[in-house]
Amino acid sequence: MEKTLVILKPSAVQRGLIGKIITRFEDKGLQIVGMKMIFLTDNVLEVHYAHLKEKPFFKRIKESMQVSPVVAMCLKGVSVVDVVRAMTGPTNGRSAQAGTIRGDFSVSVQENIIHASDSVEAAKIEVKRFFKEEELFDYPQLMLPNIYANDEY
Ligand code: IDP
Ligand code: MG
Repeated sequence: MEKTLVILKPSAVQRGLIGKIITRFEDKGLQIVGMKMIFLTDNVLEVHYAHLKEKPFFKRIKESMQVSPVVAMCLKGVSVVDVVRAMTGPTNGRSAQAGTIRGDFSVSVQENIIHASDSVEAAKIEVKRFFKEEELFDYPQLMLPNIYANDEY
């Protein structure tokens, strides 16, 4: 089954939204297979946000991601990359639809609460970037038959 990387950004940590957001993933039926609080170093951010390195606001994004530790999560499920991106909503919290995490908790482009991998390829790389093998857990999801039909997973 697919895995994806989520980061609850300092905008979520500082506003006390960690629990509410994790609850959404649990309620949806996604399995948490890795979770930890970490501080994002300059080096990690320069790799993770390499596609934004030339932008004038890159320094500001980096600083914003270092306001506090973040919560890194690895979630597992059928098509979990797309499922979590849909739950996340578009980058700009002001245009994100109500019902999405950004739509419900953010009115900003930068302070938009959450990072979620945007493709299966990116997810594989990003999960490896933030989790060692021994930090990811392979355990049975006991309610699987109630969460999916048996031809879905
Ligand atoms: P995504 O998080 O929706 O995948 P990306 O384009 O990958 O969006 O950008 C990564 C993060 O960088 C965004 O979540 C946001 O916090 C920040 N960011 C992106 N574009 C801007 C911008 O134009 N102004 C300020 N921050 C931005
Ligand atoms: Mg992105």
